[in-house]
Amino acid sequence: MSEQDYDYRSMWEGLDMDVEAHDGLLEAVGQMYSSMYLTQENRPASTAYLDGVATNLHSGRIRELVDPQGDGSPRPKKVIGSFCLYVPEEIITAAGAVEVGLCAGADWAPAEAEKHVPRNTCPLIKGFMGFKLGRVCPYIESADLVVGENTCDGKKKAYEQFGKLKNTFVIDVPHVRTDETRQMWRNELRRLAARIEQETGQKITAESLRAAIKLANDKRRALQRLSATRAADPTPISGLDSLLTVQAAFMDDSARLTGAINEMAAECEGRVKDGEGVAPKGAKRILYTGTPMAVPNWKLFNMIEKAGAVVVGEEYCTGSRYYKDLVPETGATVDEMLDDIADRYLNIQCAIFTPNHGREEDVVRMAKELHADGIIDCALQFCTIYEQESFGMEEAAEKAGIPFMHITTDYSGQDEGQLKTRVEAFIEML
Ligand code: BJ8
Repeated sequence: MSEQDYDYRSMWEGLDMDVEAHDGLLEAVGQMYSSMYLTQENRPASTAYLDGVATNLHSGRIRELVDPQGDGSPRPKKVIGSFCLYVPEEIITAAGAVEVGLCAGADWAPAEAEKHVPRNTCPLIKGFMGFKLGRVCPYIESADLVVGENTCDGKKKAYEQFGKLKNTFVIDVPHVRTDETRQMWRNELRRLAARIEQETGQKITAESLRAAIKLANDKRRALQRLSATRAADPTPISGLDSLLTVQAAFMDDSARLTGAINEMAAECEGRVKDGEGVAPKGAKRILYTGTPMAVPNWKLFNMIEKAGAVVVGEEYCTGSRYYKDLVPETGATVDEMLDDIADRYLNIQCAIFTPNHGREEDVVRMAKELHADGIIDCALQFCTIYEQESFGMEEAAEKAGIPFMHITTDYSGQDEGQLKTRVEAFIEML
């Protein structure tokens, strides 16, 4: 059935979504996208792919997952949802399922959410509770299973409530790195693998796991290639487009997206050679670090770039933490490869770990490599662990002689005026 003839409203109804409320959400996000993304000047032509991703996020992409033939026949693969970088896509792909990142980047049904989580919970957690309770996220509704993780206290406890609303399996993530916790984490990922195999009825084999590792590595290599072009001045691609590229990595088809990112990287390499940029040469360059930005949380990058600066790199889960490390492709057996995956994921520098100095080192290294003029560190409101790490981060930036600003924000527009003034003053001072 052609794209035009397909009845998306019936698809959403079939997923038991609140279609009218969802119309309102799509309209609001569409307006936001137009005013933030489509007003950018000098974008690389290949970023048109991202416009397609944004347009199809709740329609065409969901159809690919749940009804690719367009005739209501059973979905070809199980859909596994997650909210965190510690859930390895390699394991899920190898068992014949598809992993998708779930909606958590906007306020939705906050009053409903507050019946299940405390009012002073971070917006990301309140967001996913609200999206589920309001039935407006087709990724949550189409997921056969959600994999939660014991990371921060807020998420850990929220999954107890979320699990009453949705089929949920929670993995335990260590908070310190020792030989013992490494072993515990390796075991935990075996428990996850067994659960996903049970869900799909498909055994993970050495061949399927090797192919899944290569698929994810190819995507990460493409993102590394694109990111390297941003060291140039003028930088060829905006922070906003780079952010959406990584956000898409949690939702889009992996092989197709990898091809599109490589095309963007090739175009950006050409732009660097030609001295063509998305912002003028000499525009102030910002390195972002902090809490992740789930779709459609684009507000801070939009603010920074509309103020005339450009975001040249991001140390966070919707940035370098997603793509900087690969899983070795040399493992011979399923066991060896699972250990390699566990080791790679244990190295993610999330603030749930203590100590977590690797994050400070990464931020300073990236700021130097990407020639950043300043660092903006941002925590979502009520996120104690990232708020806490901001002190060490400031000290590390100061020691390296890099101007630093810390921000606390949420998903509302209420602090927009004040935030804008602070961001503009920081950029001016650089
Ligand atoms: S690996 S950063 S995705 S846990 S903002 S919910 S930490 S209170 S999102 Fe995260 Fe995984 Fe870590 Fe990344 Fe809690 Fe903080 Fe909210 Fe957060």
